[in-house]
Amino acid sequence: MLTLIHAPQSRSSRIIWLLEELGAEYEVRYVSIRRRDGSGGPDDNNPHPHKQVPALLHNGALVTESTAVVQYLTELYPKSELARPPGHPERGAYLSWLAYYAGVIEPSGSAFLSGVAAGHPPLLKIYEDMCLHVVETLTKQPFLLGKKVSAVDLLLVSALTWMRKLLPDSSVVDQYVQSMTARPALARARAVDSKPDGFHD
Ligand SMILES: N[C@@H](CCC(=O)N[C@@H](CS)C(=O)NCC(=O)O)C(=O)O
Repeated sequence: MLTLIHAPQSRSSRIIWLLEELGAEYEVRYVSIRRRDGSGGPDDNNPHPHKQVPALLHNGALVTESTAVVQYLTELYPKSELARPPGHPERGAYLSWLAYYAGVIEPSGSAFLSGVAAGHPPLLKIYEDMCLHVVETLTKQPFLLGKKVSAVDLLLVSALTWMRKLLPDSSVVDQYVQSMTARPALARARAVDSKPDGFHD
């Protein structure tokens, strides 16, 4: 059994979306987390070493970090077309974007959005290069890997639906977000995402 450790409207919401895309059987363990507004707090029911989400439990194994959870789950469901298996012509691009999401998009985007990058030209350059790379890619093709959607689109769009200003104004990005958010699996995921009755942060 797969158990997703989840806090509503957080980075674990994207994993519910993925689980729905995969048609996986899973249960959700709702936990509280420290929220930016000072609400919430660490939850003893959360096995994550930093009491963050997402965390995934599978047959006694704990998986943390969004990109690792994405990789783990897509490997469990190899028939899904959201990953690119070894030998696939888009395998290199797939792994590159997965690592780029965790190593460049999120950290440089956070540095920009928090204002930290504004006072640090090298950081700002990393952020601007990232924006250029993403927008140029989506101008050439509908998805990050080409003509077909993948789990890296799901990661990026989950961040954009939460914080559109992660990337500059661009009709290409807006169209991309629109096409991804129309997916039926996301509507199902949003229903699961909400807090169950009686749950409080
Ligand atoms: N790099 C981690 C980041 C996880 C993360 O920051 N999660 C936030 C929710 S969006 C959290 O749990 N915050 C609570 C805390 O940091 O205590 C990942 O992508 O899985």
